[in-house]
Amino acid sequence: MFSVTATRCQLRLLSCSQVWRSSPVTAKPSGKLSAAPLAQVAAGVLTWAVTAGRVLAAASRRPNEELRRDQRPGTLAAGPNRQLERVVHVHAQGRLLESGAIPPAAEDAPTMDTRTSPIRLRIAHLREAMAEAGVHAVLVPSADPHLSEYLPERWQAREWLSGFTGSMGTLVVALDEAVLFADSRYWTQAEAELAGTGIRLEKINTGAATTHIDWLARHVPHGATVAVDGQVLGLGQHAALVRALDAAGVLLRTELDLVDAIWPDRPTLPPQPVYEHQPPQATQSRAAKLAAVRAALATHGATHHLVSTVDDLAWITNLRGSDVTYNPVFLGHLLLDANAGTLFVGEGKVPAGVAAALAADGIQLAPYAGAAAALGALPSGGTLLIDPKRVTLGLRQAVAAGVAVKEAINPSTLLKSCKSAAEAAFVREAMAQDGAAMCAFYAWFEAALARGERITELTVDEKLSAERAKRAGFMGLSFSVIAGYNANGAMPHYRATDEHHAVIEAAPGEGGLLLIDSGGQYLGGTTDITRVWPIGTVSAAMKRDYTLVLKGTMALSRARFPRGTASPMLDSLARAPLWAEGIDFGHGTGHGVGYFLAVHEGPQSISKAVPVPEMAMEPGMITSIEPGVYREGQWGVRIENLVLNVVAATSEGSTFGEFLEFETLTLCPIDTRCIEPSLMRADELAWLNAYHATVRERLEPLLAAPEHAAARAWLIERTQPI
Ligand SMILES: [Mn+2]
Repeated sequence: MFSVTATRCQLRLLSCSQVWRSSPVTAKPSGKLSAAPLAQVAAGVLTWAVTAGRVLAAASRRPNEELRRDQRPGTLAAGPNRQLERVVHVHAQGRLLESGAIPPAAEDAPTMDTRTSPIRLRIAHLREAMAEAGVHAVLVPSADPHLSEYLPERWQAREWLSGFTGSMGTLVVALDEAVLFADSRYWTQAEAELAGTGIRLEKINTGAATTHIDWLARHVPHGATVAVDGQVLGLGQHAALVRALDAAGVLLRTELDLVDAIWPDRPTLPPQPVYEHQPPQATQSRAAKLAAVRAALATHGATHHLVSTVDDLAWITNLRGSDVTYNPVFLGHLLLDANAGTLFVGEGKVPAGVAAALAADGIQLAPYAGAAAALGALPSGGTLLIDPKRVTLGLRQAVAAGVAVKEAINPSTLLKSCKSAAEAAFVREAMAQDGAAMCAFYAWFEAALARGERITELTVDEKLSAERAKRAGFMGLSFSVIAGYNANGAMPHYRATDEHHAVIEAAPGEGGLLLIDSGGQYLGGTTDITRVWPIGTVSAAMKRDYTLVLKGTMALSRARFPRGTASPMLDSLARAPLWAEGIDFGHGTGHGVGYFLAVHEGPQSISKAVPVPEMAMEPGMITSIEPGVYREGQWGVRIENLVLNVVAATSEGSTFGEFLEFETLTLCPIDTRCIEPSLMRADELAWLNAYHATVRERLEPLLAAPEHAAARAWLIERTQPI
């Protein structure tokens, strides 16, 4: 019998991953709570931990009361998010904010009870605050003061207010209507999670769409006010809002954070300590990086520079942290001048030794919240360099009046995109470790399938991640594993959940494709790889799609182009084999990848983006190549490698300037059983065979130990020439 002892209550309405990182709840990623103390209940506190609509644990108002899992059966929203999904209604400071009346029984009720929905209550509270402030609508973006891809809990206001747990989405709460704007990857999830909340889902085409701005301009009455927190609003977003709302005669207020006012148990800043990225993997000293950034400042004629982006900050300082999921970064701002700098970071996060090392490089520490005041105190006559895409309106507005502002891409974004030869050498090592983990996983996977074991998409995640964790230098995953079988593989950002996932199985004579997109963080690099594997009998149509995608991956992998080519121009090379057959895919072909940093970084982008000069291809850049084909409801194919820009030696020498080509970094077999040989040219077969020879040569030494015998045999089998 599952039981918990209620000990202390500091639970919030959060997704499981957050709960298990931030509170005393002991919950495994599988969503099972351990028998360890769940929470301490202060007087007047009521708590439920709910997953899949079932109450997992309940903590009552009586301290230290022993409660059993089945004590409070009931349902809440049966959203598709995995793991411990809702810790419902807890109250700090002895005040019960929201009644935790979970309706009894009805175990499988699909929707939230509309009378007791915590989301409805929150929206109602927000509307009260709006009415008081004379605001007609509030815009709640998925954003934080660092404009990061993954948000720390403190800035997951959109999720807290709407119950929608997807990683992207914009919420607008008007006095009369509430709308969540989300793109196609989230439609199913959003519909389930928003059920009963009174929030309407507005389906948009891409995450970059500005439909919510148009909606505000149309919906909000002339002369009325829209509020958005300027502390989390990018300058570009702000400009677009001002344009649209001005035209509609609608006012915009950016100094109001109305959500904060109604969020009493809002998470604090993450407390995890910052650590140094040490040599040998940190190949360039902090002093050298600071000097390079300062040289760029001089070129721009700038006296000061503010860095707010967490990956730029980590790169410049050679520091890493654990404040953001999947990214080894920490929250902070860095203000530099020609000689010194100030790092604005949470108190107690920087150990004394690290602080001393920073001081030796001229970097002083200051409280996290102090950045705005420091910008306000900049000396008159100075010039501040900021990246308009990487700084929020709140900080921009804090800059002292007498300071000129120069807008340009962060110099560190350009500098860190070009990996040094020493870094590239460590990345090759990390790729071999990652490839060895893949071999160990697939050897187990194929053998387990053959034995008739029940394997689901979740098992894939668990086993593959466990294999990565065994490899040297492993520090964590670089994003959540995407394992999609057949129709699920047709959703590029699919993620299996406890409630919605496929069993990987095939009836006799039938079968399908299993797409696995995954990656790791290593001290010496960041990986990102997608492979597709046949399960049972693969149809001719599946083989055709697979082969066309492979041809796209190979075509771009083999490309040569002048140094400085705008990266979006390369996009069509990967699409050409698909376009020839009237097929296309809806995501970019490739993104930049960090060095033990974010798996998505710029400035280069192999996509349909409108090219800008910063997107030029330069030696040392690491980029993904990942074309795909997605057949809704049927299957998906994507084949992804990471590649390094290297100088190409052509027979023309330097007559036409310097040329670049790609070195394929990713080391893992590409399945040959899914290939339709008649669609492959001889030169394509030769490329694939040469790639497999390299993969075998590089991975075999890492699989030499007896315990890797099965993985080694699998590697040999899957790298046979065809
Ligand atoms: Mn990728």
